[in-house]
Amino acid sequence: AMAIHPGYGFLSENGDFAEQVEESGYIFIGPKPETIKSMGNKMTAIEIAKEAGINCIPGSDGPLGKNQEEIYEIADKIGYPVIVKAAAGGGGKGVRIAHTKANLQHAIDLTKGEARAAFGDDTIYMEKLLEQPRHIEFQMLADTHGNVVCLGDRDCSMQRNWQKIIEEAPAPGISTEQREDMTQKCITLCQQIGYRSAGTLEFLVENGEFYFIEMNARLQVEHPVTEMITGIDIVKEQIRVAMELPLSIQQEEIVQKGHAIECRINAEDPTTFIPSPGTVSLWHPPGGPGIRVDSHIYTGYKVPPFYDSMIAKIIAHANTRESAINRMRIALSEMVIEGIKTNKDLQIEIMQHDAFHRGETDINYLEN
Ligand code: MV4
Repeated sequence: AMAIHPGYGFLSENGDFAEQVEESGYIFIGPKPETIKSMGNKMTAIEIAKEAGINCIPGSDGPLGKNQEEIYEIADKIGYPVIVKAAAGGGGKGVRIAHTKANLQHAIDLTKGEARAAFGDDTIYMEKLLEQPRHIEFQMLADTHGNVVCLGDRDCSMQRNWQKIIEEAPAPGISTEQREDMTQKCITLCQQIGYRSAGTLEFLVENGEFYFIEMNARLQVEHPVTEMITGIDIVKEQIRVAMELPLSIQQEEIVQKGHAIECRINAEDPTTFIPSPGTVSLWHPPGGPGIRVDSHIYTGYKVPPFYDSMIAKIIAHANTRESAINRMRIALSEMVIEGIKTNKDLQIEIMQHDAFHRGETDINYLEN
């Protein structure tokens, strides 16, 4: 081996790991270790976004100090409800909501304790809580020759307990002008920091406004929906970039075709959502036009209890969103997994739900 691809798991966003790979004389297929480290701090990421002219959520604009009165003043200025976040956080770890002044100090104490234990860094900041946002992200690619492209956006609002379960591209309900404006801003950001490889800029969208929240300096689980609508193999581009070759495409050449949806299949109890490992006694994956299955399982495969419960990704591509949803529903119905419990029936139910068909679901939809 000459190079190491970290996948999209724990090692993919670990700056120390990337650094050790490079110091050992291997090529790390991903961003520069220092980029991974700086994006690991969410406050740094927000500063970088602001410098590129990107809108962020009103907040403390920096770390919260020790002075309680000062913190109350900041919260009053932002307006309740507020959300307290760990700078070293990301995903679901290290966030707490405070609806009133009465529970702000408690939220801060809990976030700090969790952040210290999980990241060894209890730096926290505060933002206004967006109560019904959608989660929309932009897929970026950059090479070592100064070329940056944006492969478009994805809506990843369908989540539970911080875990995404459905992603789609393009995000429904975004105007062409807004998409072009965001695309340009995301390119500017990546150019300004000399970004390398694949990365994702994450936004919350409420009342038609985009607010930057964080950057994922890695390949993501949901990258296939972008591959399906652009025809671009993102991992192949990452390998080209790692070899110091230029990206094989320029922004003007990127054409988005149709709509793609990904359903994550998890080995979990459908009512409690508790992971459900065990032996897959029968696996019959779906197929046909526009269906892609990314999975490592097979009949007789034993799902181990030690890892993430995601065992397959079903991706449906079609000319229209409605047609992609229908293809997905049929693919899920044809898919057979026996021997373990999965979220297949939940996914079928969502594919039949009116609000999902209308493209109106926010990050709270599933829990509600
Ligand atoms: C927010 C938010 C609402 N308002 N920030 C969750 C984890 C972290 N990466 C960012 N998160 C959120 N930040 C403000 N100011 C709501 C969330 C959030 C969320 C964001 C994206 C996808 C799923 C989510 C689930 C719960 C909360």
